Amino acid sequence: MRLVLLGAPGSGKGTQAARLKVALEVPHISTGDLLRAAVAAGTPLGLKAKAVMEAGQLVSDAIVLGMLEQRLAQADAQAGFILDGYPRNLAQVQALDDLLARLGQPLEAVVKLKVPSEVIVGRTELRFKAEGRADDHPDTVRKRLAIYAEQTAPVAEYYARAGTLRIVDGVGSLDEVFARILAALSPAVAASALR
Ligand code: B4P
Repeated sequence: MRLVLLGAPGSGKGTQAARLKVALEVPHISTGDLLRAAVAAGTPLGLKAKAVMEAGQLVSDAIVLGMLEQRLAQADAQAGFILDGYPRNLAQVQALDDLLARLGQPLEAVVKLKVPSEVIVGRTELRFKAEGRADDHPDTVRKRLAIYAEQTAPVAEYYARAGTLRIVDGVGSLDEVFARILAALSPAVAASALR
């Protein structure tokens, strides 16, 4: 299964992807996690990304695409993947289409988690208190939500027009949201199993 998970920052993409990777037996590839790992390792790329992420902005398309290409080339991604946090703007949609066409691995499903902004601000504030992630500060989350509305919402519209988008209510317990995603994916999972 080759799946893209869309949703605002804090909508629960990473949380649900951790469960989906077990159910679908494909790796969870989060561009946010790849960037945070580069920051933690202090690589030149991580040093560039750190300030951008802490300000709640998007890291440059070229940096994120380079990281993603490397990750998709790894052996475990040949059987499929759950892409979380990518694509985040229309340029990244085009880059992903081109990359997957080159790899002969077209997307099979796109799921968007729909969560109201006030719920997101509440969730990320809890994580800010628990983990101290700079981009979870409420002021920064509001900035990230504005960037999402401006740059990432058109990505969902693109996949809706292409007929691949499924929208799932992301408010509820982790089990409830997970069950909704599996239900939304069941036609795509069945089609993938036939291939
Ligand atoms: P991400 O890593 O994508 O952001 P996130 O806040 O972790 O979002 P996610 O939706 O995964 O939320 P989570 O499950 O953790 O991006 C971070 C930054 O990286 C971006 O701002 C950007 O700078 C950079 N970046 C990443 N990809 C990029 C790209 N493609 N291009 C450019 N820049 C890029 O859930 C959030 C919280 O809610 C957690 O505390 C969780 O426990 C809680 N939660 C989840 N589900 C819940 C539920 N059902 N009920 C209650 N709480 C829930």
